Formats: sequence, structure tokens, C-alpha cells
Amino acid sequence: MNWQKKIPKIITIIIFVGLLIGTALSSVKRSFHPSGARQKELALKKYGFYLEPVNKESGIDFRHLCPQLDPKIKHIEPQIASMGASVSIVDYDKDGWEDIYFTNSRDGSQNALYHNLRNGKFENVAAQLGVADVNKEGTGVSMGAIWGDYDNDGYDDMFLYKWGKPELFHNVAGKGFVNVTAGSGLPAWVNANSAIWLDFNNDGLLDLFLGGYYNEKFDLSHLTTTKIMPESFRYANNGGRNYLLENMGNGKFKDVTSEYGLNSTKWTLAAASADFNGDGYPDLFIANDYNVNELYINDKGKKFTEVGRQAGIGNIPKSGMSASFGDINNKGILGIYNTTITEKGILIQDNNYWEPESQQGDNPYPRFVNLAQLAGIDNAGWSYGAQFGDLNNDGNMDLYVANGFISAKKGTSYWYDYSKVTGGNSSIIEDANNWPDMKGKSQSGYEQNKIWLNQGDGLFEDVSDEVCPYATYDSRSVAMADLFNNGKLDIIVANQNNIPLVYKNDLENGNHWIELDLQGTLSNADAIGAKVVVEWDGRKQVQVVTGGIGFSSQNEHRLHFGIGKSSKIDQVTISWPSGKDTIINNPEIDKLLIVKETKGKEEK
Ligand SMILES: [Ca+2]
Ligand SMILES: [Ca+2]
Ligand SMILES: [Ca+2]
Ligand SMILES: [Ca+2]
Repeated sequence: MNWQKKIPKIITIIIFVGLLIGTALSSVKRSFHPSGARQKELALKKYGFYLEPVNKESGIDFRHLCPQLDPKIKHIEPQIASMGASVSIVDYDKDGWEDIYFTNSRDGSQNALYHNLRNGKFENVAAQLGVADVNKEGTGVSMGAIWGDYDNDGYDDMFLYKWGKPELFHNVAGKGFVNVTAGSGLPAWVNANSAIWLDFNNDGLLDLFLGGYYNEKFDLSHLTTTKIMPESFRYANNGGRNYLLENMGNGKFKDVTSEYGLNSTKWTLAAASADFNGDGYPDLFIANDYNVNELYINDKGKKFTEVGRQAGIGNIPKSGMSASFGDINNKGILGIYNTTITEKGILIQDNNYWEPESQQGDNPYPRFVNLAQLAGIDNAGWSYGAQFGDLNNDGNMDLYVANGFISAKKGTSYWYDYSKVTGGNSSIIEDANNWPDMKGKSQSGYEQNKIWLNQGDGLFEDVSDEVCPYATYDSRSVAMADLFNNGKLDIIVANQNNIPLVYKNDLENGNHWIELDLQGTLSNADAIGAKVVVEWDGRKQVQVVTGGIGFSSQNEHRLHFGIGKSSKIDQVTISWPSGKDTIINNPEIDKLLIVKETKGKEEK
């Protein structure tokens, strides 16, 4: 087999150690689980919480359908069509209860908006509100949605990104949605798997970042060429272009990508924004597949400068799959978690958790150090979305990671075939015709999603099998939200070509918490970009309000903090995007605090 002679010339050999032996052994490890009730009892006893699947009780009967692509790429369709299952959280009708939006990805399929009925049940209102039938033939298929109040009228609007035509839906007072794409200045066609709302110039108007994955010149359902694949497994620059779209305030968006220095054609899979150098302007982290990740520092809303290499996060090309933020060591500083792909014995990339070493001194940006291995959160298989949240309210941020690439025929593996292509030169990799037929094989399938519990000493414990068993779908997007308004963070996972997993957090340890709902007045109404530091019992934790985070996902707009057994919070400090600060001393605990900018606090 001549490919074995070719591969050593290629640097990728390093990551394909043990290829031949490893692939034959990719049978899925499954352990025996006792029945649900017993499982729950054990988890509650040991960890104080259990994630109970409530799809049935909640009435959430959505099922994702994967894209169907051009017949020319049929032989590898399972992997190309492996994305599109997404979940985002919004309280679209402002009744104080979080609602859930799922995207679908087949021509003619329906997206779903589940209205929270406040009694544990949800009702799909997407069709009656005008956000269901959005995958019409010729417009492309949905890959994700983000919610943000772009016109500051108090209601969150929806930006839908696709492998196709991006679309904007205006929320009419929670009673319906109007497609306002025409004349808005959005690009005509983007093969996007990521988008976030951010106000990059702090003018109070939410702007958009949109990341291209496949090049925008392709309609994956109607191809004229098969040369659509990455030109390299490690340094591909032939992906879709990215977009920075400035909100001009009249329902129009202006493409300012070039003037702001965001011209990258890497294969972007995720983005997340926070202020990393403390100058009050939101910076941008971009996770790229087939290349290095990027960190763009925002120069006072005037332009972005890419400093990934210097900052220590853009040195090693991996498959960058997602982007999330967490203050896992309660230092009051945000770290970046970035998932990758790992298959034991074949490909070891390891997920990253980069923590800023210092808030810089003379440097215009912090240097990051990767603590993922040390913390024990490096290997989650073929990972996609990830989110931090304090699942047991002990004051330490825990981590949920979605994984599993293609669960097809059991006991089979495409890894061996895959390696033939990924080790080849650019003209080989780029042409889908050279990729071996998948023939119904699995690749990193049937993986158990990860729940890592933060021990509070810099280390995490894997409690997946106890707390959240049987989560072996091909999971993509994860969102966290307090769906039942009880101070417990629930988890919603969108699975490719399958039902989602809706988990109710059964938390019974008496730990205390606080939630904050920030409402901007000078800042954008959603306060996206606001930073909150909660201090209690000599400890502190920082969180930021984001407009999309993870992989194709968005968490609830509220921020949730656990404080363990403490009966008092000393101080909450809110830094608004406008530059104003609000300090609240000794807020009531076990409550949702609604805070309006400039007007102080208002309790609910
Ligand atoms: Ca609601
Ligand atoms: Ca609005
Ligand atoms: Ca703006
Ligand atoms: Ca915790």
C-alpha cells in the first residue's frame, strides 16, 4: 500500500501514531448502568445532582434531519453533512421563562421554537410565529441561530445562519417574527457554522460576526466541482470568508470586514467574544478547523489585530471545534476552552483551556497558558460544543462537552480510510473525489458526552457515567439555562440527525445561588459584553454576557452563580459595555436579580 510510504513525508504522521492497530480496535466501550431510578439515587448520594432527561414529560418532540447534499459527494456525505443540529436559548416573549430554539438542516424541514409553559411543559410555536419554515429549497439549510435585540426595542430578534442565505427575523413584541433580511445588507450566501452578536464599537447597537466554513462560492446541494475540501489538514486557508457586519441603526448592516482586519479564510467553526485586555472593548476568539485558532484584539472599536501566536493560543494547528469561557479557578479572570478531536491510539489533539497568565503590564494583550491537561479536561473524544456552568451550585464552574462524530455501523471505523487522505498533498485532500467511500462506517461514534465536575482545587472529576448516562448520540451543540426558574442550571444538547437531549438538573444539596438579568440602557439592551464579578466568602468569580458561545449555540441571557453553603454575597460588580459600573452590596441570595443600567437594581 503506497500511502504508507507517502505519509512519513508529511508532518501529520505525528498525530497518526498507532494508526493501523488503533483503527481495528475502535469498538465502543460501554459500561453497564443500573436503571434510571437507581442511577439517580446513586448520583444524588455521591454528587448531589443528577441530569434527568425530560424530553417526553416536557413535550419536546423535535428531531434533527441532516443535510442532503449533491450526489457528487454522496460517498462521503455522512461527514460533510455532519453539522446543523443547534440549540439556542431565548426568552422571546419576555415572560421571564426561557424558551428553546432548535435548527433543522434538510430542505423543507422545520425549525422549532419551544415556548416554556412554566409547568414543565413546552409548546412548539415556531410555525405560528413564522420561524419554522426557514429551510426552503434554494435558500440553504439552517446551521444555527443567535438571539439579540438589534433594534433595542426590548425583544430579542433572531439571526439565522445557514449553509445558504443568512436571514434576520424581527421579533414583534413576542407575538410573531417578520423576515427583514431584504435590504438589510446581509451577504447573499455563506456556508456558516458560527455567528455571534457583539457590540464591537460600544455604540449600543449589536453588530454581527459570521464565520464561513465551506467557501461561500459553493452551494453544497448543487455542486459543479468536487474540489470543495480543505487544502490541508493543518494549514488550510481555502475555507469560507468571515464577516464583520456593523449595525448602522436603521435595520441595515454594513460589511466592515476588510477595514477592521478580519480577512481570514480559515475554516471557522466557532467564535466567542469578551474583553481580554481590559480596555473595555470586546475582543474576538475564533476556533478554526484544519488550522490554528485566532485571537483578535479590538483596538478601541477601530480595528482588530490578530495576536494568536504571540498570545500563545495560535501556535499549534488542531481541529478547533468550539469556543467557551470559564473562570475555573475563581481568579476573576476568564479562560478560553476550545474543543478538538481525539481518538485513542490514533489521533491525540487534546482540548485546550487557556488561562491568561497576567493582565499584561506593558503588553497590549495577555499571554495564555494551556491548563487543560493539568485540570484533566483535555480528552473528550471527537468533541464539539462545550459550556461552563455551576451545575451543583458549589461556587466552582463545571464543564459539559458534547462529542461523537459519526455513529453508523457498529464495530466499523473510517479512521484508516481517513488517514489516507489527510496525509496526502493539497491537490489530493481538496478534491472530495479522492476521499474513500464511507460505506456506512462509523468514525469516533457512540461517544459518551462528558460532564466534568470542578473540585475547586484546579482539578476536574469525570462524572459522566454517573450523572448523565446514555448520552452517546452524535452531539453537536450544548446550551445551559435555568429552564424551570429554580436556581438550577439545566442542559440542552442538540444531536445530529436525532432527537435532542433536554436535561432537568435534579439538584438537592441545599447550595445557594444568585442569577442576574442585565438590561442595558446606554449599552445594548441585552448588555452583551457586560462583565459581572461576584464576591463571597473570600472567593470571586467572573462571567460575561455573550451573544452566542460554544459550538452553534447560545446560553440563556441570564448569568447564574452558585455560592455553595455561604449565606451571603459581599458584592456584585457589573462593568457595562458603556463604560459604567454598577456595584451592588449584599444582594439577596437564591433570587433572580434584574439590573437595569443606570437605574440600579430591581428585584424579582
Ligand atoms: Ca418565555
Ligand atoms: Ca428587537
Ligand atoms: Ca455596534
Ligand atoms: Ca460546581
